[in-house]
Amino acid sequence: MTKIHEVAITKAIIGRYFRKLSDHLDMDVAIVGGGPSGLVAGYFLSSAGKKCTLYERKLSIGGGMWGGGMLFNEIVVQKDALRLLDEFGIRYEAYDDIHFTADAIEAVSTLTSRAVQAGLTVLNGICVEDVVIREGTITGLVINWSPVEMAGLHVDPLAIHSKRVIDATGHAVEVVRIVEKKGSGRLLTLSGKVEGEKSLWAERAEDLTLENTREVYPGLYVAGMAANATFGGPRMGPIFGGMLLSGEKAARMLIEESGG
Ligand code: 48F
Repeated sequence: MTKIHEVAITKAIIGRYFRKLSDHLDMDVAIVGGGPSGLVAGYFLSSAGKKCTLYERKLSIGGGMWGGGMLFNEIVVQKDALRLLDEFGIRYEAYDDIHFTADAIEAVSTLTSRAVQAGLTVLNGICVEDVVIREGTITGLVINWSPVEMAGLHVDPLAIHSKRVIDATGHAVEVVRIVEKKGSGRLLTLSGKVEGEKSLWAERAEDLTLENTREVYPGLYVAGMAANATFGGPRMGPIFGGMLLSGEKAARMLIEESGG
C-alpha cells in the first residue's frame, strides 16, 4: 500500500487552491453567478482563450436549473436552442415540434463539466458584495467567503481586477443593483435604473432575454434572467433556451469587442 500522509493532503489542497486563486486576480472577464447563463458564457469565453473566473455564492453550481419546474427535474428547451445542447453533448427528447425536454441533472452536470474543461475557473462559496469602479467604468469586483456573509461576521473582503464583468445573478440582479446604488451616472436602461422583472410570459421573455443581453454600464454586461430584470422583461419559468442563448451572446459580444 502507498503511504498517505495527512499533512501532504492539507498542503496539496492549500497549495493548489491558492495557485488557482492567485492566478486569477486580474483577468479578462469575471462572471458573477453559476446558473445556466453564466456557465454558458464561461464555456465560450474560456474556449476562446479568455482568462475567465466564475464566482458562485453557493456550494453547488447550476443556479435554478437543478429543480426544473417546481422541483420536477426536467427542463424544457425550445427548438432554436437545441444546437447548444448539441454543442455540450446534453441529450434531449422531442415533446412536440417546438418543445424538447432534457434531464435537469444531466444538463447542469454536463454544462458545468464542459465549462471547466474548456478552462473556466469556478470559485464556489464566494459571493460578490461590491464592485471596483474607475473613471465611470467597472474594473473589478469585491469578494468575500459566503460563510462570512451568512454568519454576518465583520470581515473585510478582497478585491480582484477584471477588464469586463458579466452579471449572471438571475432574478436578484445583484451586481447591477450595487452599481445602481454606488456608481456615478445612469445605467444604460430607459429610466437609468434597474427596470425590474415583470410577471411570467414565456414566449416574450425568451425573445427579450436575448435582446436584453448587453452592456448596462461601462464594463458591465448582463446575461440570463438578470438581463430581463435589468431592462424590464418578464420572467419565463422553466424553459431554458433563452438562458443558454443569452450566455452565448454575452460571450460572443465580449470576444468580438476584444478583437477575437
Ligand atoms: O438564477 P440562476 O440560475 O441564473 P440564470 O443563469 O438562470 C435563470 C434560471 O435558472 C431560471 C429562469 C429561467 O428559466 O428564470 O431562474 O439567469 O443562477 C444565478 C446564480 O447566481 C448566484 C446564485 O447563487 C445562483 O446560483 N449569485 C447570485 N448573486 C450572487 C451569486 C453574488 N452576489 N455572488 C455570487 N453568486
